[in-house]
Order: sequence, then structure tokens, then C-alpha cells
Amino acid sequence: MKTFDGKYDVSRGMSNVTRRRVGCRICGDTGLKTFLDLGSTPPADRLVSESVPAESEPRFPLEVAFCRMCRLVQILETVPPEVLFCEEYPYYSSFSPQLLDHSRANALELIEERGLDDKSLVVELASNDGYLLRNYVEKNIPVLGIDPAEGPVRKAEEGGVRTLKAFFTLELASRLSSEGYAADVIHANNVLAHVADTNGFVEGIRVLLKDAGVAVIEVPYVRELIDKCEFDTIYHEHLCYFSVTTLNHLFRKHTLYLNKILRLPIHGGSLRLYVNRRENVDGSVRAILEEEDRDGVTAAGYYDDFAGRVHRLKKHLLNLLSDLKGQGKRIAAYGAAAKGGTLLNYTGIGREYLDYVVDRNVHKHGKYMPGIHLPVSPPERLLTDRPDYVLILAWNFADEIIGQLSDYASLGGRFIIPIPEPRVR
Ligand code: DWN
Repeated sequence: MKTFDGKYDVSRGMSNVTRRRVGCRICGDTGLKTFLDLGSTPPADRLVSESVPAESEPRFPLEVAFCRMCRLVQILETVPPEVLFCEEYPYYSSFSPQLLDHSRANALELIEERGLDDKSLVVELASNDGYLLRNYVEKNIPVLGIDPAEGPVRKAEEGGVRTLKAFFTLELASRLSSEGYAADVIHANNVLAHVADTNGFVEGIRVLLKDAGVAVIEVPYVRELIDKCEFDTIYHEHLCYFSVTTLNHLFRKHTLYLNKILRLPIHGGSLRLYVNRRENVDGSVRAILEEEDRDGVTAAGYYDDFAGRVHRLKKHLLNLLSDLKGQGKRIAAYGAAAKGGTLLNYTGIGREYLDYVVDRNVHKHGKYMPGIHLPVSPPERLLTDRPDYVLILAWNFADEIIGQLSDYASLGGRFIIPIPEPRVR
């Protein structure tokens, strides 16, 4: 079934083949219903140098649709992964202390529960800078990280985490399996939504997983996105936005079973999925499936008013910032996050409102956020420059960030948190 009508977007000699889907990414059905259009935006994690004129940056449509058959929420444009997860990919998991704690707790729990030892194998798909696998290495449990981004992979290797610089695919899974690799645990955190070949990726998990193994997969939960208006978590890296209903269908399609689920607060509200080759579904899965059915999460109508709510949030935030600027206030931002790229480029909030953005990730310093070209500085700048307000773009870590900025707050600094409703703290 033809599901692509490939088109070419050539920007200043860089040919970025983008493909606009006409069929669902999981089931291929062509009855996709668009419910949100965020316009054409630059890749959210593609920080630029000052010399790159904004008009020369590649921009791609960001339209979100619902599949009437498998209920998958998805974006219609597929930007080539090598454009998104390029050698300059700036996201390093280890710059988020809360994420490190979250991941460590998960690893230690699995080591205990599953009696992992030096005969076991733990594989992580999208292992980034070794932020999670390092917890297994410390316990002498064999690991294999798989990630395509050059910088984070180098960091992982430096930290003693054996990593394959590659995109995880069914082909790679088959090759590893033929070489004798079989995983007791497969981690796949914040990656299932990122892959263009969703079916191949899931099939690859089944191929690489031992019969009694478990795949522990974390994904943002589409219900949190809609209920809390987290529209800025929509960007080209995130191709899919999952409900449990869709996930259950997806895994069963590949003879895997979603047996247990935890709802987590991380990243604005995520799901931790426990998936096995053998069926043993527990109450946590049945409860969420029933809840989604009862509350209409699996029906198109659930998404009908979302665009209106996003537009109202945009106006509320612009009015808030305009009022503060009208009072002569100076405003900076915190978190050169991918979600910040969507928020600022969709709302048009740029240098007329914000002076700069700060971030702990040293790989982002000296660069500029895509599209709106805000310079990225170390957080210390807030203490020397003392803006009146800080707009927290990484709102999913707001408490942690505000806790770190107590000195800035003690000098009278205040915070603006944009999601789920713009408010001053
Ligand atoms: O899916 C993805 C999510 C999980 O992470 C990736 N595609 C990209 C990334 O998205 P993001 O950049 O929106 O995620 P974060 O983790 O919310 O970004 C936080 C940003 O804030 C990072 O650049 C690190 C920075 N940060 C900081 O400067 N100080 C974060 C914390 C917690 C801090 O204390």
C-alpha cells in the first residue's frame, strides 16, 4: 500500500527529503484526521550558530492527525532521522538530575527483581550518553547501548558504557541476534515515538528479547499532552503520540504483550510499559484501557477542541509577556529544550520579548535556538544579568530548576511557567 508521496524541500543546497504520510504509521489506514497545525517550524533540537540566517534554516510542516482505525496520534511529516539526530545532536540526558535519579531507580529495581548478574545482558535503544546503562555497568552487568548521535555516544564510551553508534532497526536486531545477542532486559526510553518505522522497531525488540526477557519502554502519554495542553512536546522528533489502546494493538501485532503499565510524572507525564513475549496482562493495563474507552481518549472527538485550547494558551502567554515588557521588565528563558523550540516558534516569541536562554548543557552554550535565534548561555548569567523574570521552557523540570535558582529568586527574580496555563511564580 502506497503510504508515502515523497517531496523534496531543498534549503540552501541542503536536500532534506521529507515525506508526508497519507497513511497511518502503524496500520496504514488513510482515514487520518488532522486536528492541529503548528505551521512550518525548524527541527526543535537543531541549534544553530549566529551566522545562520533564520530564513535559511530548514522548516517542515508540523501537522498532527488521528487515525480512526488504530487511534494513533501522529505527525504527517517525516523528517529524515539523519537530519534530526545529526552529529550535532545536542541532547544529553545526564544534564537532568531528576532524570538520572528516575533512571537509576528503574535499573536497580530491575536488577533486584530479575536477579540480573554478569551472565545477563541489558540493551538500551537510544542509550544517549550512558545515563541509564551506567547503573548496570557499576554492577558488572553486561550492557549494550545503541544510539545514532555521535556526541552522546562518545560520552557514553568515555564513561565505560559499550555503545553501538547506529539507529536501531529490525535489520540490526536480526544481525545482533545472529551474532548471539539475546537480551534479558531491553530499555527503550523516549525513542518509540521517534522512529519512522514503528513496526520494524517493535519487531526488532521481539527478535532481540529472550523468551523470558522484558522490554521496559517509556513514552510520553498522549492523554497528558491533551489534558494539560502540552502542545510544545510536539516536534519533528516525535512522530507518534501514544495511547495505551494504540500501544496494546501495536505490540500484539508483533506477538508481544503489554503486561504491565506505570504512569509516571517525568517529561510532563509518561507511561512505563513492561512488554514480554508471553501474555500475562495485569490489572494496570486493563484499568487504563477501560479508562481510555470510558473517557473517549480513543475517539476523534477527544482531540476536536485541542487546537482552540492551544491558540488560547498562545494568546494568554503573549499577553502576559507583552504586559511585562510594557512595564519595562526584562525577561530571559531557562531550558534550550526541544519543547522550547516548538513553543517559541509557534507563538512567535523571540527577541522582542526574551533576551536569551540559559541551560546547563554545555554543548548548547554559544549556540542559538532554532528559528528565533535566542543565544544560549550558562545559568550563571541569571545572577550577573538579573532579569526580572525567567520563562521556564523546560517546565517539566520547573520545581527542580526553581530549586537550583534560589539565589536568583532571593534577589527578587520571578518565574513564568507556560504549561498547562501561563502563570507567574
Ligand atoms: O524526546 C526527547 C525528550 C525526552 O528530551 C528528546 N527528543 C529531546 C528532549 O526533549 P527536551 O529537550 O524538551 O527535553 P528536556 O529534558 O525537558 O530538556 C531540558 C533542557 O533543560 C535540557 O537542555 C537540559 C536543561 N536543563 C537544565 O539546564 N537544568 C534541565 C534541567 C533539569 C536542569 O536542571
